[in-house]
Amino acid sequence: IESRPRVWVSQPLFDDIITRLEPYFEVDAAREVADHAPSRIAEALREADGALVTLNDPIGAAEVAQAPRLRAIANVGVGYNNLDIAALQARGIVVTNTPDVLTETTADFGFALMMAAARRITEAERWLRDGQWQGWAFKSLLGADIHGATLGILGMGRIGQGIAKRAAGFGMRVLYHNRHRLPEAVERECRASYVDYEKLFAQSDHVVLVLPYSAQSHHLVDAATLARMKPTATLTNIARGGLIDEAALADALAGGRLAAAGLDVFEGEPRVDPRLLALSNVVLTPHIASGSLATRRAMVALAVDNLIAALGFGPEAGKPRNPVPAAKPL
Ligand code: 8YV
Repeated sequence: IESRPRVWVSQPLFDDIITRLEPYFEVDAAREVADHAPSRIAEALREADGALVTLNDPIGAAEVAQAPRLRAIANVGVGYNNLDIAALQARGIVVTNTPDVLTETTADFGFALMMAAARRITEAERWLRDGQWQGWAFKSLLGADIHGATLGILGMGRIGQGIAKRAAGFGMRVLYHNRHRLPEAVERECRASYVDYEKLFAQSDHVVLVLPYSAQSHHLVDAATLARMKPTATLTNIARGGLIDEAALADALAGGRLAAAGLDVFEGEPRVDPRLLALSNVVLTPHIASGSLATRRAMVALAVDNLIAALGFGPEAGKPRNPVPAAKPL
């Protein structure tokens, strides 16, 4: 008898959704949240025809070399910098991601994180819980306004556009910078004006990062970029930690050259730079921007559909909805 393809599910996800793989595959699903250990991944992929993975699962040339049967990887997440796309595609392995389903939830969170940083919400709560509220004081914990302020969005894809649309409701002026300028109709719909990288940082009261992380965007926001920002400005990152030089950011926040930051992502996740942990003017969250229950479920469901299709089964056999584009040569 011909044996069924095997798929590996790298983390505990939602069992009732993962079950949808069972009519087609032998499913090897992790029971515990796993760390980044490369040995675990190579071992799990050895017999696998397909895999459902998350940002906790770095897969590159070394893992691929030990996975002779691997034909498809469905990444649960829109960003896929955990995967070496060139190495996977060179072996003909199809890679898919989960765009669209997380756009609005992630835009909601980006906006909330920016507001929390600007209005010092978590700092104020810590202060209150610490028993420091001994009497109301007119000038305590004064923050920066959102309404009427200039918002700068770096990376104007789906999530960036979602944030721009929210900003309109708050009466913000919206600037954006992107690798490619958007068509005029989209700019109008988002009420956003294109500016160059330098102007974005110099003119904005609040900057939000929503661009993909790659070798090209590594430490894009460095000391020189931060020095362009207004000392009253805030910086929010819901994309990837590696976009920011965290040491330079900690210097700017500690030195009063930047008012506040909102960070959902970190370069060495789950480790957070102790200097950032020690600062009161930064809001820190553990990579939860897409984390509403409904959206995390939709992401898993989409990844499951993509994996079934990429391995040649189900109603969309051979045509997964979200193949990631071919890697561009450097
Ligand atoms: C996910 C994310 O939680 O989609 C992304 O790029 O960073 C988050 O939505 C993560 O990717 C899960 O793997």
